[in-house]
Parts: sequence; structure tokens; C-alpha cells
Amino acid sequence: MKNLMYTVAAFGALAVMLAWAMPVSAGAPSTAPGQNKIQCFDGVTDNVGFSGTCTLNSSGAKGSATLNLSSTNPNGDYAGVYTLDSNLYGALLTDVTQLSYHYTGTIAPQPGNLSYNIPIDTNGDGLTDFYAFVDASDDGLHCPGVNGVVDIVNDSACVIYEGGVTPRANWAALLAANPGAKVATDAFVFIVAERTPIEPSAIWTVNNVKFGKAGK
Ligand SMILES: [Ca+2]
Repeated sequence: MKNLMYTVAAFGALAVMLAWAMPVSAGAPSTAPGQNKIQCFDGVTDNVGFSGTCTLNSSGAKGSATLNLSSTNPNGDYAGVYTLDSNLYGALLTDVTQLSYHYTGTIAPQPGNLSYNIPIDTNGDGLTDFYAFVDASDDGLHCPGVNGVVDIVNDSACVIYEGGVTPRANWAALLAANPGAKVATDAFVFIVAERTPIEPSAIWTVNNVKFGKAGK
């Protein structure tokens, strides 16, 4: 067992800084490679001062997760999902075909509330140079998707923030700006819901999460 510490910066207008630690087993994954079984992480489990809970609703590769951000913790809440065993890691961005999910929520996502995050390696050493931040806020500046379906690769209106700062109009623009870039292998791709204390409680359900192409 080795412990990996990731510091994840969230970049919305109301965003909080997250630090989450995840023990990663050195043993064999519990699912077949390529099935992209989603795993939970959340503030309560990480025990770093935040609240928020993630619950998996089934064990299948396409199961849903409930992200409950409704505590009274003055630091706020976060919860999300990631995958340990996707063939996404190390893949050229030009070879990635599926980065998508469906969400429902008890509120409409505001900037910083719900995002898909992809660690990008631009210089071929496997290490993350920046995160591609894909926020579901429907404010005309982000990637709300259509009817709750966020499809990062195929939605030409999906604005992606490089390093959380530099907007790229869509996936093609991100690739054009970063020729030869890959998904990094030192950090996780993940979806996270976040809530600062001044924001209303929210319960999100994410399903049909695709972290790369499953079942390769
Ligand atoms: Ca790198």
C-alpha cells in the first residue's frame, strides 16, 4: 500500500481548495481492466476538515453515485468519483474518445459546484502539468452539456479551462493548444461536487460516468 497525496485546486468563482489523500492499493484491481468502475472520495472519508459524502448506488461499471453536500461544516463539503483502472491514463489526448457523464442535482450547478477534471501531461514525463477543468455551470462560460449530459470530447460548445485559468473553446481547441499531450499517470481523472458554506445544500447524482473507453 502506498499513499498518494493530491492537491486539487478547484477554480470556480466560489471554489474552495481541496486536498484529498487516497490510499491506492498496490494489489490487483477488483474489476477487470478497462471497466472503469467508479470509486468514491469525499470530505468525510478524507478527514481533512471538510464534510460531504459519496455513496455508490451499485457495483456495476456504469453505476451511479450520490454526492451529498448538506453538512453544517463551516469549511464546506466535497464529494466525487474517480477511477483506478482506466486505459485513459497515459493515453494521447488525440486517442481519447469518451469523457462524459450524466448528472442530476437538487440545484442548478453554479461555477465551481460540479466539474470533471483531467490531469494533462504536456511534456511526456507522465507527470501532471495542468488539470483540464470542465465545469458544468450553465453560465455561458463553461460546459453545461445538454439535458444533464456532459460530453467533453464531442460537445463543440464545451468550454474547458486549462489549468483552471485559460479557456479553450472545446476539446479540439484544447488539443490544438497542446500537441502531443497525454492524460497524466501520476494523478486521477475525477468528477467532484463542491459546496462552500455560503452556498445552498445540494445532492447530486452522477451516472453513466465514462472515464475513457471502457472494456478495451
Ligand atoms: Ca509532465
